[in-house]
Amino acid sequence: MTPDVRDRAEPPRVNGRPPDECAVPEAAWSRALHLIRQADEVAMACHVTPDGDALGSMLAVAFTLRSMGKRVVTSFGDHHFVVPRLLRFLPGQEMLVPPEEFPESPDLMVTFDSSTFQRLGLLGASTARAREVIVVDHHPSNEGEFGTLSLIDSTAAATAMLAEELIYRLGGQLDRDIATCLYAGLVTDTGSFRYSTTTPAVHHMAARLVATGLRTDEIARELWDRSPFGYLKVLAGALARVTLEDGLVWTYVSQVDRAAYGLPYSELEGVIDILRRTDEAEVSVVLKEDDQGYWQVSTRSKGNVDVAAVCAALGGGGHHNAAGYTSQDSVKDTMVKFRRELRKA
Ligand SMILES: [Mn+2]
Repeated sequence: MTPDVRDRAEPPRVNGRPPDECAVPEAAWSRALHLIRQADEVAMACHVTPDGDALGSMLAVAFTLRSMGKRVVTSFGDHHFVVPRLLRFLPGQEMLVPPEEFPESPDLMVTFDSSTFQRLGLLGASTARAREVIVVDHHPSNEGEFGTLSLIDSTAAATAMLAEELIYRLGGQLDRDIATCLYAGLVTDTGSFRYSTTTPAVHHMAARLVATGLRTDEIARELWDRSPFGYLKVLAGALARVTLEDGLVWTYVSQVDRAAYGLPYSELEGVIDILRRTDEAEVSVVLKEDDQGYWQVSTRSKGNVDVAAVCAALGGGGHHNAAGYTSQDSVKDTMVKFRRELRKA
């Protein structure tokens, strides 16, 4: 038997707190429900090069809306539209369309885990033309620069927590597919329940999801414990030139490095997790050259430095301990600018 979140004995709680303490006002939830219930079609987008939280949250809500009889369109705005290999186990991918098939002027659009307009990539144009845009997000750096309605709670460990709440409020049920999508978001953004964002509410949500019968072992293996052989070779190259300087550890992976082993850009997500182990460093940085030749800069902090602020100053955003931005400079110039901002932080 699959548990229904509506069966919870307690009144609805948002991220473990009574609704009146939630960063999302009741009025915003009500308006979101109204907009969604009225819509025949809901166009949904998550941020470019989606992670488990972005794609998982979007697909989970898409399942719910589809079961309510809505037409759903889901996408993300990458030039090279491909679901990262490590997320291909997520159910519901038949609901995805490439950005060129996304409605040009949707009546109702919902965005997931995208903290800036820029992070919507090619779907920015549709977002700008949409009549209503509901923004579902948890990034503290999200300043509400886009959208007509914000469901933003920066205290939530993952957008998946807001997605679960939305599903609950829409009267949806958690089945194994929806739970798998939400769980992917929850474990991705809490680093498998290791980060400081892992509150009792996170574990309570995990319990509800796991109770649907999902395979936590298989999800963990898909997300973190597999890679093509070429990853080891590219990683070896990146580690061979890793640099430690004054509390900062950093390296880079170029397009040429990846091309030698046919390794897609999306395989590089784990490199930063190896660098951030470094005892001598407070901040870790990995520069990853994407297929367009831009450097995607991933940063991590152990807590004393707000890398979200550093990355925001460089045109990006994220969380206190995990943030990123895009650089069109060379590796050398990118690091010069990064160090300059880091000194200010
Ligand atoms: Mn997230």
